[in-house]
Amino acid sequence: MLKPTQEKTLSKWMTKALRHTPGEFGLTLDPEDGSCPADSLLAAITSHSRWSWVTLEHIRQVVRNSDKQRFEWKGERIRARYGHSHDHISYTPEIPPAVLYHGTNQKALPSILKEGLLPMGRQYVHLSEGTHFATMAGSRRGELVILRVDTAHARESGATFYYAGNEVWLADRVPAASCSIDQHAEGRHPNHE
Ligand code: HQG
Repeated sequence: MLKPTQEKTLSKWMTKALRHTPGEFGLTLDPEDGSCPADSLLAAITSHSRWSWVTLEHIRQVVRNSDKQRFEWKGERIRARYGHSHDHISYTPEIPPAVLYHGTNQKALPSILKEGLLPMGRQYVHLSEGTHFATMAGSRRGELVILRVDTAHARESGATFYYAGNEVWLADRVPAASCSIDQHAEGRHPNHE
């Protein structure tokens, strides 16, 4: 068993490798689903002396305990479900629920209300079916704001949505006119949903 601190550090390492810079870790991701063999990920991890003792079971523990279900096993392969900055993963467009949520912060709000939601450093804008995930995402950078996205309006304006699993949706962008501030966000806390 990994200790909680080890689990967190290994999870961060895995998200970096699977979402952002796989090449830096000697990994090649499948161009369709962004996965790699779990054995390759393990080899990349154990090539570092501090992680030389890690086993597949430790990786399974990280996947199982991830609060946001960041990773997904598919047979012998593993991938990050969402969060990618590279474009080595293709999702199929789908029709989302009528309302999705995006968690952000007060500082970003004026610019979002002007330009809409943009992917910024990632491949897609991240949205969720409920407010729990949005609360966790938005609470990372200051005062929480939760935006409600009218997805039919956004689709009519040209936005495309993709399902990443675990109630997480992705969009190439969301027009400002499809967003409204969720007035119930005040008082929400990521650990008390
Ligand atoms: C904001 C983490 C100014 C956007 C999280 C966000 C999530 C704008 C930031 C997942 C903007 C981008 C994704 C605009 C959007 N002007 N700011 N026009 N449009 N923004 O981290 O959604 O723990 O790339 O509101 O919890 O915060 O890593 O996206 O504040 O689940 O698994 O620009 O990543 O999960 O920030 O987070 P990010 P995000 P993990």
